This record gives sequence, structure tokens and C-alpha cells, in this order.
Amino acid sequence: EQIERTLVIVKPDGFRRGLTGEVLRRIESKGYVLADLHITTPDRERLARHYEEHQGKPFYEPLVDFMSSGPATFVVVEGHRCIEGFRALAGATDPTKALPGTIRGDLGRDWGEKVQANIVHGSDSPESAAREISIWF
Ligand code: DAT
Ligand code: MG
Repeated sequence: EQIERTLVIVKPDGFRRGLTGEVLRRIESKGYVLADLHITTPDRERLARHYEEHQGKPFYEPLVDFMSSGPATFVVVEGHRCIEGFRALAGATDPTKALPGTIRGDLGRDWGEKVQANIVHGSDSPESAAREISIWF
């Protein structure tokens, strides 16, 4: 079985709240490896490519505004089945519904914004992971 790579982003809300270390700790405690990492304020051009599947949806513009609002930590995570495994660690997209024990369930909430500020991004398939890693690294 091949070792997978996934793209994790500690989004601007997580970065601003000082949760980068907590997210990285959970990834490492699970046993995955941090293969590469950098901090940058995401630009709208690369965000448009990253979120191309969501273009035209009602939350798309708020999502790009939110994601470009400040620094975020971009991480390449490595390990067998880490794409599915990190999605399980992250929890459901809506932080109100995300189960306790998950990153979004333990650390996230609804802030009354149009976009779900849910602390982390994780790629959803091997194809997305390869595409997203090539955008940001
Ligand atoms: P995920 O990040 O769990 O893969 P997604 O790819 O469907 O979820 O959506 C990307 C981001 O867009 C998500 O993390 C938060 C935001 N978002 C998704 N659905 C939303 C909705 N119905 N209302 C507001 N924001 C939403
Ligand atoms: Mg997604």
C-alpha cells in the first residue's frame, strides 16, 4: 500500500486563535508525519484554483474573503490512508454538528458569519490532494 500525502490548512480563524500548534499536535499524536509546512496569507488567485469546485455557490465569495483575511499554515501530511484519516480527525464541515473529539467539534463553533469558519482544511481524495499540494507548494 502506497504512503499517501494530504494537504492540511490551518485556516485564518485557527491561525488567529493560536490553534496551529494544537492542530499539528493532533496530527502528530495520530501518528502522521509532517512532511512540509509554511505560513502565508492565501492570495485570491490560488484560492480560486484551490476552491474551483465551489465557484458559483452562495458561500464561495465569503469563503475566499475569509480565507484571504490573514495568515494560514499550509501543511503536507504523510501516512497510510492519511486523507481519510485526517478528514476523520477534522470532523464534519459544520463545526456545530462536528462531533466532540474532532478538531472542529472540540475547537470550533458558529460565529454567525456567512461562511463556516471551521479551523482546518483537508483534501478529500488522492486527486484533490495532488492538485492542492501543487498549488501551494
Ligand atoms: P470541507 O472543508 O469539509 O471539505 P467543503 O469542501 O464542502 O467542506 O467546503 C469548503 C469550505 O466552504 C468549508 O470548509 C466551509 C465552507 N462551506 C461549505 N459549505 C458551506 C455552507 N453551506 N455554508 C457556509 N460555508 C460553507
Ligand atoms: Mg472540501
